[in-house]
Amino acid sequence: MFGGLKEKLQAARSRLGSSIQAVVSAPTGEREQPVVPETAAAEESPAPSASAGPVLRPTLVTKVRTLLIERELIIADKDVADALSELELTLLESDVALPVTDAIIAHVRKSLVGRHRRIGESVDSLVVDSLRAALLDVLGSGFDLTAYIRGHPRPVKILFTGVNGTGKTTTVAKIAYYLKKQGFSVVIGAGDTYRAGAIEQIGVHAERLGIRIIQHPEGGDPSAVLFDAVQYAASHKIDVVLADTAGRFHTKANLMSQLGKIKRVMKPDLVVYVDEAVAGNDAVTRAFEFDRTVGADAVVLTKADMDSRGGAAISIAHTIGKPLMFLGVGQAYDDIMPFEPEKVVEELLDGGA
Ligand SMILES: Nc1nc2c(ncn2[C@@H]2O[C@H](COP(=O)(O)OP(=O)(O)O)[C@@H](O)[C@H]2O)c(=O)[nH]1
Ligand SMILES: [Mg+2]
Repeated sequence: MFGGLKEKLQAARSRLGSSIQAVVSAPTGEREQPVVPETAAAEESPAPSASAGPVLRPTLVTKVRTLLIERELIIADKDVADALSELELTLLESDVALPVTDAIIAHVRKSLVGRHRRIGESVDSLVVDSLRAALLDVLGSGFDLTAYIRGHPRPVKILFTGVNGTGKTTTVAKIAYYLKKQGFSVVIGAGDTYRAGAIEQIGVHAERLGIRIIQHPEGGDPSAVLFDAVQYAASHKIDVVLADTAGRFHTKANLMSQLGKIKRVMKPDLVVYVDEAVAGNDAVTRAFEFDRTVGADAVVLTKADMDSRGGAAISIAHTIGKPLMFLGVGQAYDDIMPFEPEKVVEELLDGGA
């Protein structure tokens, strides 16, 4: 997952590191500014007696000496400009959206440039901390679905939407399985009444997983099926309704108005936009358009296992302002991971400089 991005980030990390190292190793002069603590003067003319002023205890004297031999460094924009341009290119090549790339670069620049940096043992940790903070900033907080369900009146109604073939039906099955393992009762609504074989496909998943499914014959009104699924859940005290729907593009007005009707009838608590990570920038643009036209509360990106570039996963939450909830990472039922930004960033930045 995101192997290409990880590799490129490692390269950008060592490039930034060596740019800063070059500043650290520059000959003494204009750049390095010795730190002269105010208390240092006291060391040069120690107070002769207790009555004339504070007597420096040995530990404090040692501390002052330590400070004197440490140096501060100011990183200038030009010191890291080339390395930041390379990082920018790296992110764009990895399909990170332009505004997100800009935000990451601005964050890294701000955290490195113009500040007094006391150079301790590791330039690399300075760089890694800066990259980590920048990535976490754009990734947002994720979305803890189980916490949401626990804190919400039942049944919690979740509607899945997005374009064809991205993995909506598979995601419904995976999330049903995930929630069942967490101890929640689940019913699936077979809301794709449009595509031939779709009802059977979700039916097979539900049967394998031992999950109740509500379905109508092919060609029926999806709103009616999903309304029935909600009624069933309410009368059987089921915790969660997962509503599958037919794939649609936001440009197809009739299908979007059908989605509008589904929303009015089933009144979902969460609308989840599903797209595939491998679609890169297309997934981000589509998510933006879906959110604009019908609204989305959270996003699932599937096929992250097949995605080396990682751009969609990095960009989507920041671009549409809605959290990434899960990553699909394969075709099996348990190939789904709650999206935890810290873990993803640790994984991306894991490894030597
Ligand atoms: N590798 C991989 N394949 C996936 C993932 N999620 C779904 N798929 C595959 O994508 C194809 C389309 O999935 P489907 O759920 O039918 O998409 P839908 O048209 O959006 O309902 C199927 O072959 C799935 O097995 C995933 O996370 N990783
Ligand atoms: Mg489907």
